[in-house]
Amino acid sequence: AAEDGLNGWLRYASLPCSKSCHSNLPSTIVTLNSTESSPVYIAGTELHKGLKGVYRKDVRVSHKCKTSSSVIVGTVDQYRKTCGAIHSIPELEDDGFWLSTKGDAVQILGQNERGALYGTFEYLSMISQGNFSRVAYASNPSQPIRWVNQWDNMDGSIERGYGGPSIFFKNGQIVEDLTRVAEYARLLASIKINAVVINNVNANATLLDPKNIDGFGRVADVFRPYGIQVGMSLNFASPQTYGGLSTFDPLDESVIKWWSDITAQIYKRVPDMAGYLVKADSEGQPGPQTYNRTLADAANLFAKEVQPYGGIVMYRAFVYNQLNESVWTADRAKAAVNFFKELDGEFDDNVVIQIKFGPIDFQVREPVSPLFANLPNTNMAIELQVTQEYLGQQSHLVYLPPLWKTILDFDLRVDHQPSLVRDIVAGKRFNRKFGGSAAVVNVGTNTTWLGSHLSMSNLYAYGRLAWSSTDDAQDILHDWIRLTFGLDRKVLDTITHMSMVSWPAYEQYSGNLGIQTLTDILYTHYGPNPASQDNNGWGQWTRADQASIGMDRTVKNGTGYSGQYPDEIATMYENINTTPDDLLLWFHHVDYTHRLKSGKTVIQHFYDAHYTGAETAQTFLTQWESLQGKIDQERYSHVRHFLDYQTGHSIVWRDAINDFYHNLSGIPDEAKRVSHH
Ligand code: GCW
Repeated sequence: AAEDGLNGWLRYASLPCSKSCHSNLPSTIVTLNSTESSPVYIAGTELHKGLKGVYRKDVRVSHKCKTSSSVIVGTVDQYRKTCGAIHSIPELEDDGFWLSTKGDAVQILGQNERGALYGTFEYLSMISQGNFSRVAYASNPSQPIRWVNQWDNMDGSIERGYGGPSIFFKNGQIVEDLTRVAEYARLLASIKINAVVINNVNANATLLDPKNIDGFGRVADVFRPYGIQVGMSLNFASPQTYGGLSTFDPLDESVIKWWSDITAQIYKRVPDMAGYLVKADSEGQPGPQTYNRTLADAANLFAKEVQPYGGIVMYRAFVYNQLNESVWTADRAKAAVNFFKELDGEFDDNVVIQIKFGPIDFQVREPVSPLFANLPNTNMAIELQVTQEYLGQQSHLVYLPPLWKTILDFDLRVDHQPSLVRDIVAGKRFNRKFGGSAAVVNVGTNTTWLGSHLSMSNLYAYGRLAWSSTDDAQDILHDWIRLTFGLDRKVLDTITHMSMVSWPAYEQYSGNLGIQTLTDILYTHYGPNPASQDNNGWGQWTRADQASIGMDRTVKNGTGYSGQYPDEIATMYENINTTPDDLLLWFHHVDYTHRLKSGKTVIQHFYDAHYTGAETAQTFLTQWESLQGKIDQERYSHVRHFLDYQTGHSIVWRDAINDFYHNLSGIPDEAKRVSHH
């Protein structure tokens, strides 16, 4: 059963096969490329495995074109060369594919080999769900950049990782046995991820030593047949701390030369490296500000190095300084726009600014980062977090796509034109060449990958949304459940229900009304600690006192943050009456007795929501228990353990938050549940 965890949604669990099912199954697999390291070859082995697993049919793989009763996989070009003309296939974009189950043969044709592999996984996903409908369609990516980031350290630990130690590193080196890396590659390819950055953004320069560059190359060799490129996080001070130069000034000739040499060494070993990821001038990381250089100077330094090799630079917008809370207008949420807006247009064409979805840090609810509206002449990517750093660290069930959708579907109204975040990051709104997504994933050696089976829905959905941002959060979930736990109706309905209410519930029992998660922000980012938000330099403040709470981010009386949005959005948030309740305390500082649109006071809403949210979480365990016998014992018990824990911990959350604000405000709970301490 550990296998079930490792295979995630790629279990190919057996299904009954009726007569009509048999007649719909191909009797030959034709792969149009037989080179072992090619994605089309992998597609062939995957088809073989899938048909054997699901329908116990041992289908022969051949490399000769045969257009009846077969499934043919390859690129459009390979098909034309080997099988002849094809009719009426729409134009495919990079990584796109054509999938047809309508004719004598199933056709899976990619614009490139990667696309052919994607189409293969899509076909296998259909038949693994018992779906033999006749389809013929082209599928192209919403976003060209569909990356994952691992925050893995060279010693094998993972920053904000909850699934055990690294599958990549141990004792300062790349591990010898890369079996788990290949298994990860397979999962990522099946959700159409095209690159992975394997080391932490808080980067260690020793990854650049020759032995480790070779190790990095071995990892690249494992990912390559799956159509996945590797990328590397850099430490900005490497030329000095690791290279022995006297400086790391990005405009210094010796520094430029040093990065040139390193880049050449890496590309010699990994000719298709995707590029670099850079966190600089942030949370103690070195950066160009040491030398009064701009962030564009830094990004362009690397961009010029990787450009000849076709690489890109993902430069993170997560740059901010510690602030003093006694200054009413100080606001960490403003930092990204303050740092980057004036540099719009100065970044090289192969630089992408990687922007966390909200202006602070993966909180349970944040408004869209206003930076997305402020860089029309720059490539942008959105950064999401699959690893649930602030959201229960995989011990709480929190299905994240509904949260992500509030961001991707948000219309920023730049120049009073439709400006959905998903269109901005796709590069469409501002006509950019590149754009896309990166998600911090942080899988580890645990056989569940992320630490808990149910968390895998978030990884699965991330890939689906990066490929097709308009897909529905619940439809994606349905596919994931059927692939992961089988086709039983009750299993489907139950896990769907639990998952779809899980994010709203978590928001209710942690931090609601836009106050942020209220988890401990000083150390663990886990468990309730509302007091930790204030009186420190981190700037995740609530400004709660005895009478009032919330950050005034208006232009007229507060930090001015709302003014970073385009007019229509700025006006909406500037005015308390048009600010949605769920972001009220993000934008406004109000009395606890302020009335929400619902008619409740802020404080009573806190009390009630914390009870409602915890109650919802408490239903998860019984719902899950109703599935006993329908799910294998090992996964059943593993999940049950977490839900049992969540039942209790949601109450800990509820009482900690309610007691805290009750004690602070002295305002009684109308329903008399919260007692005085
Ligand atoms: O969310 C915070 C995390 C840090 C992380 C940082 C970042 C890798 O608490 O652990 O560092 O963000 O995104 O750079």
